[in-house]
Amino acid sequence: MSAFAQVAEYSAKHPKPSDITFEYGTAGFRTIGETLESTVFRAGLLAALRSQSKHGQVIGVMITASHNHERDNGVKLVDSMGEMLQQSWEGYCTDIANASSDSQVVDILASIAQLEGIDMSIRPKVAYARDTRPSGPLLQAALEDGLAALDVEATNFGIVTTPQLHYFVRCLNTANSPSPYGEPTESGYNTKYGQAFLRLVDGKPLPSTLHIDAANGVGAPQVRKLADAIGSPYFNIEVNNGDTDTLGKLNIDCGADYVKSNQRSPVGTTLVPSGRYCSFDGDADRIVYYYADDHGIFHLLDGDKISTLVATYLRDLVAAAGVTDLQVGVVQTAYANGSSTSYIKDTLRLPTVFAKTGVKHLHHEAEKMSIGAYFEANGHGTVLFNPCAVEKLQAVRPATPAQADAINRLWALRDLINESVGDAMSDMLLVETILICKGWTLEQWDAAYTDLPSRLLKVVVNDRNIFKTTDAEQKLTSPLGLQGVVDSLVAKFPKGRSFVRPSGTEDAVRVYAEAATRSDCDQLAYAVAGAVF
Ligand code: NG1
Ligand code: ZN
Repeated sequence: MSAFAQVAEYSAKHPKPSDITFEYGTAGFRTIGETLESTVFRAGLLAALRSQSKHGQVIGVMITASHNHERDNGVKLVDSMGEMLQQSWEGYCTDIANASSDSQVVDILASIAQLEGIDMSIRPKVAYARDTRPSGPLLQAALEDGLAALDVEATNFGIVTTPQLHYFVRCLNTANSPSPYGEPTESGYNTKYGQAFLRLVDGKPLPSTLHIDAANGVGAPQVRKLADAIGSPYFNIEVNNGDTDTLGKLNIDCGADYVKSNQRSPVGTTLVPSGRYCSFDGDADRIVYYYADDHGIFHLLDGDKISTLVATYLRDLVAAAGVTDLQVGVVQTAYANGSSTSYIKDTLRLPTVFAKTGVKHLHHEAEKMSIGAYFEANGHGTVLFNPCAVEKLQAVRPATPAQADAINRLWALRDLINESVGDAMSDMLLVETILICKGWTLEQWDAAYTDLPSRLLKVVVNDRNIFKTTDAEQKLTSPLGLQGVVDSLVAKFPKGRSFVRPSGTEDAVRVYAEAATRSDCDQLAYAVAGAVF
């Protein structure tokens, strides 16, 4: 009997809407939740094949639309080390999502199996989870049909954050290796990160309550469990916007994307000077911090501020550990504030590179560094320790207690960081650790450099596909002549910088601008947007 014998019958239960073309974009498929049934069913089929192509390793499937509207949903595959799906498979995902009939679904599966030389006798393994969206149960049922159609050994992790699923996948696939990543359960996650935090802060509690805006998403119940695992009095938090039961609240006027885009505090949160605040996004893979100064002015500590804080701390620890040939580097995107890039290069004197938008691109660049910190300005990122860096650290024989302490701290930091993907909860523990160790307030952290005024605009155009870019998306190659117009506008403003790129997650074009003053920045942004429209 063919391995695909049952696929057509199951597929018939989840017909593709004929009027929609799906695309596996920056973060998988994303659109109105109810329209994604066929896509999620088919993503399950592909996850099975991907698992077989990886000799039966576990592949993850996450159902979420992150910071997007509650009516939206999405699905993405997680590769065997917990990283984003290998790029060469994204095309397969798009192909199968757009197959117009059940028999075509089967044909595409057969052709992928042949192209990839897949041994269909291997039993596939898939781990899956979803966020709190109302369309989640419907899409989960479609996924389960896809997994059943290929007799997958499936594990349902329930309602967890996106980074938790990435963590589980990595744990499952390293369980029998010399360096298992951790226990693939919620409590294993909380224990691993919680214990590493306690080791690093050496018994010191948070300086004051951390107010967490959880975007009314899955981060709310999960961060409460993490805080319980760490225990009182070490981790005193208050969760705001933690209502996952009331329809219509997810990501509305709250969450990391809202706070970053609007440069203001979320609904229901009145900032008190000296108060400490952070926001997660809807699936808790992004985090930004913020505070009000003594005059009540809002200040944002975004992904750039997090990466500079983390890179400084790691650089100093590596120096204290006496490892001379170990370089800490930083990966940013074009959205990084120009002040942060100058600060990394000129003050920290660390190498920095630009990658295309989307964490998978940053992740690949960070893998090339000894210790690579990567963050998108929107607060999505993490730190990677290259295996060569790990070997170098293992080889050090500390000559002084200070050196031994620095090495121990680097190991503990590695345990604190979710290396599989950017993770709001793990990043929050990392930031808190560094602030406690330095004895810093948010204001002191913020003092490193001052952001240039910036503006991000979304322009809805007839066809975003005509916009093509190069140089880590900083220059347009199409439509012809438009980059010249952007350049001439930029030249008019001191410290001006602007770029145009098509969004990978929305049907729109994004315009970014920064300049020396708020008024120049806004003039530049709207002038460029006018040229695009
Ligand atoms: P697009 O829609 O391609 O700009 C957005 C974010 C990315 C990334 C993805 C995935 C901005 C400007 N863009 O991508 O950084 O996080 O979503 O969620 O924030
Ligand atoms: Zn997210």
